[in-house]
Amino acid sequence: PPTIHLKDYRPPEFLIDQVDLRFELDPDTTQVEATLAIRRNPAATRGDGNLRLDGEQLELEYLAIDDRPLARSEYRVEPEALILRRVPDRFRLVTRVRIHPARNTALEGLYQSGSMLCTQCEAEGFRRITYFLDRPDVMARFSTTLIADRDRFPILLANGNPGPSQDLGDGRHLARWDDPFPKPCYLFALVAGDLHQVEDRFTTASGREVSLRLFVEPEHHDQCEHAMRSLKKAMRWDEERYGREYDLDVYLIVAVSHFNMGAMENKGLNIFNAKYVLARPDTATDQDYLGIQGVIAHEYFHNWTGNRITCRDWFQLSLKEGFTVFRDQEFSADMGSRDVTRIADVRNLRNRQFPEDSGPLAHPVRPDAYIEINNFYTATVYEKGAELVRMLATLLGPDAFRRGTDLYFARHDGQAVTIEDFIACLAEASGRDLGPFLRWYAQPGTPELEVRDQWEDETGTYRLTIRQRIPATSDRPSSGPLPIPVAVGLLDAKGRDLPLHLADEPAPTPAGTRVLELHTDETSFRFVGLAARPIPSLLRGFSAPVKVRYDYSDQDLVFLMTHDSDGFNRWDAAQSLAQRLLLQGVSEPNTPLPSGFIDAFRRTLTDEDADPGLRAEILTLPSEAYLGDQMETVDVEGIHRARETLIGQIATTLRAELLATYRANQDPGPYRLTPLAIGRRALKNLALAYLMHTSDDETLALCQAQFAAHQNMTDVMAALRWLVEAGGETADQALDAFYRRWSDDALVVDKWFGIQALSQRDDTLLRVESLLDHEAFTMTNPNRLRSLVGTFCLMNQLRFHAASGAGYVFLVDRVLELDPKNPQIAARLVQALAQWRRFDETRRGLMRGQLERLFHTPDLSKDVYEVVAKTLG
Ligand code: HT7
Ligand code: ZN
Repeated sequence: PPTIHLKDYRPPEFLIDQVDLRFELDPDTTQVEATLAIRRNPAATRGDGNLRLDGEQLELEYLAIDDRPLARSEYRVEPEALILRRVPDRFRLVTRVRIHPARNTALEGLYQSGSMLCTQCEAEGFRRITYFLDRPDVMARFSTTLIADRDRFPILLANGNPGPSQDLGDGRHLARWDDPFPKPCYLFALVAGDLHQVEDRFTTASGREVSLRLFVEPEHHDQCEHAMRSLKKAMRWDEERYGREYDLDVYLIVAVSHFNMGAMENKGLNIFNAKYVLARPDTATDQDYLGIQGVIAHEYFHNWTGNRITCRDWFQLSLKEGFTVFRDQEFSADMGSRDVTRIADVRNLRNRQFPEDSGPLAHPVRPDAYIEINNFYTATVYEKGAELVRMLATLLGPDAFRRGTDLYFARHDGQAVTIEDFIACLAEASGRDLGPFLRWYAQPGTPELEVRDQWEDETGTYRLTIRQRIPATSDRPSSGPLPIPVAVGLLDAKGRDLPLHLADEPAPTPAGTRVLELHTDETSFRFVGLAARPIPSLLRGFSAPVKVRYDYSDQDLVFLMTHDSDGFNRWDAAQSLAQRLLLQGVSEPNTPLPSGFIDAFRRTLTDEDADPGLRAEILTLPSEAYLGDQMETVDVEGIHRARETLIGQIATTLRAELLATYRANQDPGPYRLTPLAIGRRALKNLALAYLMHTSDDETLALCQAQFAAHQNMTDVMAALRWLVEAGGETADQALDAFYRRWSDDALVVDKWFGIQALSQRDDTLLRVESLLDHEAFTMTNPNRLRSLVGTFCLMNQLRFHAASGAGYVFLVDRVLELDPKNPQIAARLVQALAQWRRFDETRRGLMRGQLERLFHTPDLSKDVYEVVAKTLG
């Protein structure tokens, strides 16, 4: 398959100003008539006079230019295009095609989910609906007319504001929608179904009334409240923080059960994976609730960052995604606990993006080449992209950053633009030269900061020297030093923040954090006026997506873990210390714990003044996968053994405190979603996890009681997880009871599959294989597939990487089964093998064998082909 390069970008030769679509909807065969007002683009160079429209899997029935049907000699139909010979400079094109939603298993274009019909057009799905210039820099006004059977599809939705509707008298009805804002076709959407509607209202800052409508399958009518509340909070937040108001009369959200990703920001008609809409305390965990709040906000924020201003081409994907993720992260931090939110975001970055950035699929935040764009909806484009925007916000400060975003929204409204356009607005509004910052967008790999320090007792001077090292990638020279904001604080022996006085400044800045800027390979900062050698707290709040190397002693880390005023760095110190002990435990299993470690754990556990959510994070050990990523060669069993040993030591030594913490944080009251309530549940369930490690009759009884009490899904899942791990009859009984209770709720059944796939018991693969035959398992629902196969292959390092290689064969069997049906999801699964070079020789050979098995399979999708080819290298 061909590779698409950023350097080959050319403006479109033709533009489309107006699109009128008319759908006669039916799951088996839908007829799509498109009327396009097309004109030559005055800004583009003239080609051969032909017009090439994208189109895939379309059956062309009718074709006319300016009302004149075309003769066969005037056009050509190819598998992925319709070519019109010698078209006029301005004309009206009418096409009519037939498509087959019920047969669409790829879930791109128009497809059936349960009894409803819906669309997914990003990135290139619109070409499966009608012939079009399917590229984001072609922006058009759309009107959509939907015709369908009134009984089967009483609800008919599309983008924009509702227009007239009509009963057609033959059992069918018609609805028209008009979207006044020009948009690229990837933002087109329609939904038809028999749906329950929940309605609310929002008055914008300037007094515009907006009707908010949530549509779900009728049985989910009582699981919508949280999503609606989240939407209203996001709307208000965007007004206050970015001055952005909503712009249509209606905002529609539809929850569907078959969806390849999380959600989609189609203009005025968001389509969501039901997982990111539906919640009730007894069906959804705290993490589900937070996920819903974050994704609802993310899609809403796209209305400005993505829709009103969109991407010139798909290489610019991070322009909308990086910025929108940064916006949703800040929203979540404002709605909840800022420290805990930041920790969760950084853990996610380190667990998913760092390995991606050091492996065979590494790419810059702005990729410069792809085979299949669907493979580039990655942690790098999204989460690292968000970190780049966060660094820009840190470098500029809140006022200049806001002036920059205001300028961006004012200057580029209604346009399809590039990352340079965004950076230029920030530079202009702040008066800063951000040219060098663009290197961050072009440079793959995680930079490392090597920090050295020096204390001069006589002068009271403390010098920090920071060297940046950008990992070499084989095919790309380093682009030069990166601008890096490094937030630091200095602590005295009592753990107080010191005033910071740089030698070349007239006066100190007040005690606390300040941002040091790196612009060259190595930079020194001299702090003066200090009474004693301070302890540095580096990269506070994770102010840049880098790895810091500084030679902390164990004592320093214990000190920071218990004293740092920066909550994030307290967590980070605990992580560094635990990582150090665990990796030592892998190579020398009987090393005693350093003095102070258990003590620091005890202090954190019992520190009633601190945020319980933050305490739970500090007391959570790094995952096995993360530890593996820190090793030259991943020692699968060694890591597991070392981690289990440490958990056991903590559980035994601190049993009394853990039990007390468990009891003190039980909350018999109604479910609340405050940061405090969430934090207390997290801390209680963390205590339970430690206690269940050495499960005796007492803790087992606690766990069973928590499971049976069914107070909320957070507590039930925490208990079920450890009951499953304990094994035996208790596990089977709990699993059976859970399934019997929830077999009608798909999202809860997904949890039931997931928890079994996550188990560290040695028969997990056998169990997962037998679950493939379970009445509730299906490969055609991405959520179900992810919950069983995805969880096992991507989240269970110990059992997926069994030395026999059986996990690898299992994965590739599934990928081969799935690829012809849903290549997007198949390509995601293959990424479980991306780190194959990091394992021992035997596992390397086994993984490589399975990758080659894939590589030599005929008719592989380009999605899977690209991932496999790059992974094999
Ligand atoms: N912008 C949306 C991306 C998306 C997507 C991409 C490819 C295939 C299916 C998809 N569904 C949604 C999601 C977002 O970032 O908001
Ligand atoms: Zn997005």
